[in-house]
Amino acid sequence: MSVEELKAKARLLRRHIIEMTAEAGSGHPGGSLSSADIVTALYFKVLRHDPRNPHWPDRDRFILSKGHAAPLLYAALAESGYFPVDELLTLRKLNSRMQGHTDRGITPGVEMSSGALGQGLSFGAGVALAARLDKKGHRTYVLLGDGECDEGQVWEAAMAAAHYKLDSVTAIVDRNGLQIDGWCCDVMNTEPLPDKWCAFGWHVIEVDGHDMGQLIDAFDQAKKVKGQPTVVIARTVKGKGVSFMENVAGFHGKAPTADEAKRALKELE
Ligand SMILES: Cc1ncc(C[n+]2csc(CCOP(=O)(O)OP(=O)(O)O)c2C)c(N)n1
Ligand SMILES: [Mg+2]
Repeated sequence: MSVEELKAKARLLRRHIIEMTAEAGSGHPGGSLSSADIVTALYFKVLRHDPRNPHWPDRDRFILSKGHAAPLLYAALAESGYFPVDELLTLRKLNSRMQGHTDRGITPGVEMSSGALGQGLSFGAGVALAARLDKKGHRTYVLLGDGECDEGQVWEAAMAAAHYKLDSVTAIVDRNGLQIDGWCCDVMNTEPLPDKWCAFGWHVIEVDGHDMGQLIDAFDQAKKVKGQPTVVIARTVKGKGVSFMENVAGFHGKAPTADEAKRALKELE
């Protein structure tokens, strides 16, 4: 897929996020929209995967540690062909496979049940250690939020991944500056984030998280790094793509109303 095609795909995923959360009347649009370009680059360019065979042992693993961005993951999985796109509109309905936070047991393509923040990097490090034992070449990608990096477990996992030289692991931090109810720097200042990852033994790449070319280059570079894991710190805007949602903490966990959804979809045409 060309960069232009990827950009169009990201816009489509953003439209799904708006439609799904509006239909459900709940959910997390802000952090889904901020990660949309990252997840598009991964699913439609970088990952080796086979939607017809979600359990293919050699697939690259994508682990959504910031599990509240489930609408984004479901949109990417549906557009990849893991399940019908129509199913997206069952988000958060009883008995739906599209639960509010991801459930590995019920949704094809979902690698980890997440939603309790802080756990995905530990899970990813375990997956990478297992791959090493099995002499498999697949790679593991873990998407974290910047607020999520307040969790101590993230840093235990960061230490372990560096200690075990897990160069098949790429973490991505969606550094949108906001968490559930305010700016990260006010709630718990984790800056300077790149220096911290570096001190924990990681190869650090900083990118504009809405620049498809930069994202793809970063993932290419990460594949060449030997003896240490890589973190891509992606500068993003929470709510990206919808003017009245951008940088608004209130849209972290609030769905657009029918009227807001209409306006949002107009902007995403
Ligand atoms: C262990 C845990 N504590 C608290 C929460 C509630 N919570 C859900 S999302 C969120 C904020 C996360 O912020 P960030 O990681 O920056 O996500 P993003 O901005 O990408 O949406 C919080 C505190 C949770 N899901 N899990
Ligand atoms: Mg954030």
